[in-house]
Amino acid sequence: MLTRIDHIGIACFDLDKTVEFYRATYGFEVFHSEINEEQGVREAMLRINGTDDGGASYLQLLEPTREDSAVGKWLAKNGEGVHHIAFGTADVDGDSEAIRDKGVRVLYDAPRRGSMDSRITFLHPKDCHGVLTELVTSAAPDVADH
Ligand code: MC0
Repeated sequence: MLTRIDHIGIACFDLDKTVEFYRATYGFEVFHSEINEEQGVREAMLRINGTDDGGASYLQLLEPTREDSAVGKWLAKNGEGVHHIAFGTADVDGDSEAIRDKGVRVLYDAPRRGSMDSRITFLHPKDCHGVLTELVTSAAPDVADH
């Protein structure tokens, strides 16, 4: 069951400048940052609020580490902006299989490693009314190894 908005992924050209915009404008601080080479991103997670399933909701700022990555290609075509939305679930395996059975393309055969050691998969945007959609199971709800 999908129980929260885990994060909204925002593609940007310059992660440090974008982090500074969110800090100076809204007061959001970086909760966690990392490079995910498999996904081709340098990212910062800004924690917005806790959620009643014991997790949290974040903004995820994403700078590509290479031009041929998903975010790199998307930025070249669209410029900066909202890249994807991610729903949190305690069971990414079960929920992604159930959604696949409904005819939606799930992009990975098995979930891969996401931010803060979460397990993630994606649904094809063309099957989701134009929205690249991610499903996330946190490593431990609301706990991160900074
Ligand atoms: C592409 N399209 C999108 C889109 N990306 N539509 C909405 N939102 C997006 N983000 C559309 C394109 O405009 C195009 O439509 C069609 O999908 C095919 O796109 P493409 O440019 O030819 O690119 P593909 O097909 O090579 O790849 C698209 C696909 C890819 C969604 C399969 O981006 C992918 O595998 N994404 C999942 C991984 C990902 O996004 N990783 C980065 C975040 P037209 O109409 O022009 O044909 S990593 C992350 O978020 C992790 C770290 C985490 O959360 O922990």
